Amino acid sequence: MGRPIQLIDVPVQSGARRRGCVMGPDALRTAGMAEVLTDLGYGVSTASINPPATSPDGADTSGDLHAPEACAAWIAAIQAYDVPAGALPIFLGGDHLLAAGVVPAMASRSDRPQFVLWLDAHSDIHTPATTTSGNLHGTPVAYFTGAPEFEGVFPPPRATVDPGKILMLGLRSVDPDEKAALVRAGVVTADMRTIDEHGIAPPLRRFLDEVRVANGDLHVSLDVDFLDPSIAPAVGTTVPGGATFREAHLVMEMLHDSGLVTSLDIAELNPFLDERGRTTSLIVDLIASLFGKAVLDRPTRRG
Ligand code: B3U
Ligand code: MN
Ligand code: MN
Repeated sequence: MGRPIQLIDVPVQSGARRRGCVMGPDALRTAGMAEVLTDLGYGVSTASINPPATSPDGADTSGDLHAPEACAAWIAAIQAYDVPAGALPIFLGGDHLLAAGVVPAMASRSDRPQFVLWLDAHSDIHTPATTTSGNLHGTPVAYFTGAPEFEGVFPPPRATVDPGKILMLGLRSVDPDEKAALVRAGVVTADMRTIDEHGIAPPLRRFLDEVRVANGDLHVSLDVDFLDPSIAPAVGTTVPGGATFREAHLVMEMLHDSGLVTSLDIAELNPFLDERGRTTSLIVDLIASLFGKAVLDRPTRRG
């Protein structure tokens, strides 16, 4: 039996203008997230972080930013939530703004170095000064790596993450200011070009080795648009050319084999855009792979 898992609903949708991510946690539960983990032998508890009672989404658009006050209140609420000691949390989003609350909270949980695997078509490393859409779900990485531009917009992060301890896997939509920020910060990236050329396993294997050697904690942030839209249509910002079914499962299987994952979030699922629940069911299947569902019950022979 693995360590106990806590499923935590975080129904935030203030990070973008399109509505529907608020339904993410309910859809994932409907698709059997808790049962799948229970069947794999984990003890599962549930919790939820409640929407802050500030202005409703969209009502506080200030300047070019969408709902900055609601976003700030969500970040404060997520950072204030204490995950029970010993439990492995899975945060069920909600749009990707949730990572601005979750990652600092995870980084402050222990003295071990915090690593982040960012599975996303986008780098989400805008600041309030550089975002052109005004959607703050495009900013969590800049925030949790300590960019100063968030002062007065978001509460200070509980802890920050060293950009060199982040691997972004699956990138294929990066704005010019974000490109500059990635280089400046020294974030490790493997875009779809790299994955096409070398496969998805080598960059992940290198990263997992680093986490192991550093005895680090590993947070996995899974944006649904990491996946190709042909298999995962339920997301507001689909980008063609994403991870295939097998690539995504392989990532999850390698994460499971590593035994290194200490926390996880699932972001940007918009059930309103789904087709008969197939994106939601795929996400639940991927999480099953991450927690040990395997084709064979014995080590697969490699090579
Ligand atoms: N970089 C663009 C697009 C985007 C980022 N994250 C998502 N979309 N989901 C922006 O709006 O910041
Ligand atoms: Mn994202
Ligand atoms: Mn994305």
